[in-house]
Amino acid sequence: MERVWVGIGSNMLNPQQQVDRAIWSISKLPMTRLVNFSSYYRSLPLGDKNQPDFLNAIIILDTNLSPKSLLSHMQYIERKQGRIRSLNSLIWQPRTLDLDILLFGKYFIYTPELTIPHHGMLNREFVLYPLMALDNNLIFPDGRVITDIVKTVPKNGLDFWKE
Ligand code: A4P
Ligand code: MG
Repeated sequence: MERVWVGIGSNMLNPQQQVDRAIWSISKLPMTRLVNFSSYYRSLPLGDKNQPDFLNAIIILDTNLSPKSLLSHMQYIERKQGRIRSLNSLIWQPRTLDLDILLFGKYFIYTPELTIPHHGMLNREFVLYPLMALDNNLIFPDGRVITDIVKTVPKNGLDFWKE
């Protein structure tokens, strides 16, 4: 059993409903227990500024799935909720649902389809502040602690999501 942290983002087609649905689907995954999830936050878009604000949240799971298998389940849920990956590789466009595996136990994984810890998490306010709110004592696989990392990243307008 490994403890896994997953980041959720949505900025299209009723983000609150998208994230509610995603959490429900994740709670039904085989060999997996939903441990907790964060408040919903509103964040300014990273990348192209000309798109809606994001709803971001974090969930904690305990799972016996392998990292690869968990990734395919996440991608299935993204597809089910209408996520379309564009072929012209314009990255970071609005999306109905993005599920990123942030941490998987104490593992470091560097394969073509999976990078863990997730590549951008250490400088994203919409990941770090919700992580700290869920677990103030979180220790990263490299031994650093969440409270130290958060100090290096400004909040950049991050607030709770209010409809
Ligand atoms: N992949 C590799 N590592 C992982 C991992 N740890 N978890 C691969 C999930 N997937 C991982 O992802 C592209 C490929 O990453 C997958 O095929 C998988 O094999 P994707 O979801 O198709 O593409 P993406 O999400 O557009 O790209 P990327 O680089 O993952 O973008 P990010 O980092 O997810 O950023 N602004 C705000 N405020 N809030 C956001 O949530 N999100 C993004 C997307 C941009 N701006 C944002 C937010
Ligand atoms: Mg992603």
